[in-house]
Amino acid sequence: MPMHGLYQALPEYHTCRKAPAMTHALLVIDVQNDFCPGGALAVTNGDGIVKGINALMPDFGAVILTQDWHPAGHSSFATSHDADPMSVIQMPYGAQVLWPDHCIIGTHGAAFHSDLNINAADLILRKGYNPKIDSYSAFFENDQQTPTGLMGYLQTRGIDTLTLVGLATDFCVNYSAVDAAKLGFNVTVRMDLCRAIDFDGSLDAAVEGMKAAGVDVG
Ligand code: VGL
Ligand code: ZN
Repeated sequence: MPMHGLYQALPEYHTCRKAPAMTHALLVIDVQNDFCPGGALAVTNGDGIVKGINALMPDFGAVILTQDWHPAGHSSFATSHDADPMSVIQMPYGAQVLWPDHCIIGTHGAAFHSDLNINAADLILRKGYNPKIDSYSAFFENDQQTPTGLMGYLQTRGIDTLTLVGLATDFCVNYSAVDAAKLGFNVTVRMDLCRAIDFDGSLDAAVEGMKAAGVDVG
């Protein structure tokens, strides 16, 4: 059969952007106002990654955004323990850094950065809504057992490869990347599109931990 019709009528077809692999998802971690300059838990230059993340979105078969989403009085807040922010306490599930109040459900601080292209998201996954357990990872709460449901979502969509970007490199990106690798996904963290809190050596430790877990820290 001679080839005619649609493809011949569109000679530029072969030169347009490569079709994204449907098995490869972009996981955008916590690009929210409270993690950007002026926010309650501001990460230096946190807003500097937004344009680059938007530009990357069309290259993926799925775009997933996570949103840190805490009830007021959350157990990860220093104010809930009369303690100093950035101090560490023991919770039933292990050590927990105590943070300034941040990403409280429904507040401006919990909203995505206004330039982030949220319309491109297939899924918005919220985490940290359990008052008694923090959730850095997009896959499991900080007890490392309670699932968020993301693994099932990815598996049922046939996604086996993840690229991670977002905030903060050393906490939510790190925990999400390590869990993803442990679950068997091929994982890359685009360090140029992440920014870190970098407190008490946390960034170096995170990079070492991600590498040890088999994450491509690019
Ligand atoms: C995060 C600390 C507390 C993060 C969230 O997105 O990395 N860090 N909650
Ligand atoms: Zn949080």
